[in-house]
Amino acid sequence: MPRLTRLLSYAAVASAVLVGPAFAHAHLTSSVPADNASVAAPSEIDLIFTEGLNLKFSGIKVTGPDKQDVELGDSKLMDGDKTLMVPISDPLKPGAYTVDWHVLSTDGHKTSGSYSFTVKP
Ligand SMILES: [Cu+2]
Repeated sequence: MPRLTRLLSYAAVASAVLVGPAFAHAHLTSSVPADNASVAAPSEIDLIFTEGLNLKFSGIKVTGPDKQDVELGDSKLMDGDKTLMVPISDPLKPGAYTVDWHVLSTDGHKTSGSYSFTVKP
């Protein structure tokens, strides 16, 4: 029954398209400090993603109020590899900070973004 076979294969293709890739990209769910938050100087930055990450190809850059890069320690993964934790080496002085992040999720997709927070005087 070639017509039925053809219909079935169309249906298979359609459902594959609807379901989409088995894994989603890693999207930033939340962070500490949070986006636009005004906080006391943090000792680390935590980025919580929707998917597990590959540490080797994931990282952040933090830029301070003087446009200088903030010195960071070695990042590590926590919480089922979904949280990227990055220690801050020196205490942050008051001002506006920007976090630029880039990650590779375990499904092999890269995502990136940025957000800002403020350290209170
Ligand atoms: Cu993906």
